[in-house]
Amino acid sequence: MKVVWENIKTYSDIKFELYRGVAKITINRPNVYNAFRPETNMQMLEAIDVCRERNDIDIVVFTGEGDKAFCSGGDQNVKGSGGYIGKDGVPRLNVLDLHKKIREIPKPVIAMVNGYAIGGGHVLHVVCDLTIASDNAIFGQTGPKVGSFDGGFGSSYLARHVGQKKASYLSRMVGQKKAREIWFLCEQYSAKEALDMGMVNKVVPLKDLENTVLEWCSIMQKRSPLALRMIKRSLNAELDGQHGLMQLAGDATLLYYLTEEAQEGKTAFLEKRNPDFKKYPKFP
Ligand code: 1HA
Repeated sequence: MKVVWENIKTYSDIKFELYRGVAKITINRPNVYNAFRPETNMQMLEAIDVCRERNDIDIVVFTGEGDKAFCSGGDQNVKGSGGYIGKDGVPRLNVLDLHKKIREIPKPVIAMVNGYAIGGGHVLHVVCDLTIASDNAIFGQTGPKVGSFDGGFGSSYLARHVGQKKASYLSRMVGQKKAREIWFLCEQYSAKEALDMGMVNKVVPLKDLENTVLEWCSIMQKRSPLALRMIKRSLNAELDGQHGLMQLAGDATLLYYLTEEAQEGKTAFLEKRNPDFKKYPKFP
């Protein structure tokens, strides 16, 4: 089934489109295998903010234009000292801001990997909630080969992915070992190997990739958005320390505000009386 995506906003470096509650952000720089420059990241940051705010967007999908690459990381043509240099002349590492937003948006984010996911492009898929890849996809880090490294989600969160399929206490150790191999050797891994390592949720032929992603989206769209939100926050909280707890606690406050008990506190204040919290049940 060929889907007709509706344009949300036109940008120079990305496509930002919508189909039945699914927003698709496509890095549109195929000449450099969808490498990102600071402007690309600024545009993705703006788009993901829109995805967070809009009630008619349930799920976000990241992908790359064409059939060669999902994303090849930072654009080496604009790498200066201090970061990647945009038209304003300022060196930036602003893809890290995108990682934070992907973790924080209270909606599922899927990496639709349609080719190379390399370097910062590999980290981009790592940080997404789910990864569905085409069978021609190739995964790998290049940092130590090209003079870079990502010690944030790109390594520590990666170590939590790989080896998880073994589902034992030792799996974390295997994750650490494999993550070190991926970063130290800078080798490339097939979609099948990535699947076996637990980095990828599903591998399908390239021609079926978008439809498979949309199928997974339509299943998640039948699920309770609030439940998905709380699950994402809880899984993040285990890894994100105080910041993760803050996000989870923020959602607990949101749920509390939805109760009559919380409303009674505010109403009593405005009516200049003592609140009567006794009437609300205390669950065992
Ligand atoms: O590490 C970080 C960060 C860490 C902390 C905080 C922020 C970070 C932000 C970013 C990054 C990084 O991303 S570092 C890693 C940067 N990326 C790379 O090292 C990948 C470089 N590319 C490759 O290794 C290969 O191109 C490839 C494995 C993806 C594909 O190889 P292949 O099939 O042999 O194609 P190739 O001919 O190399 O590439 C096709 C075209 O795309 C080439 O252009 P052309 O000669 O046709 O004009 C190539 O130059 C271009 N291209 C590919 N990747 C990049 C790129 N141009 C600029 N930047 C790229 N990343």
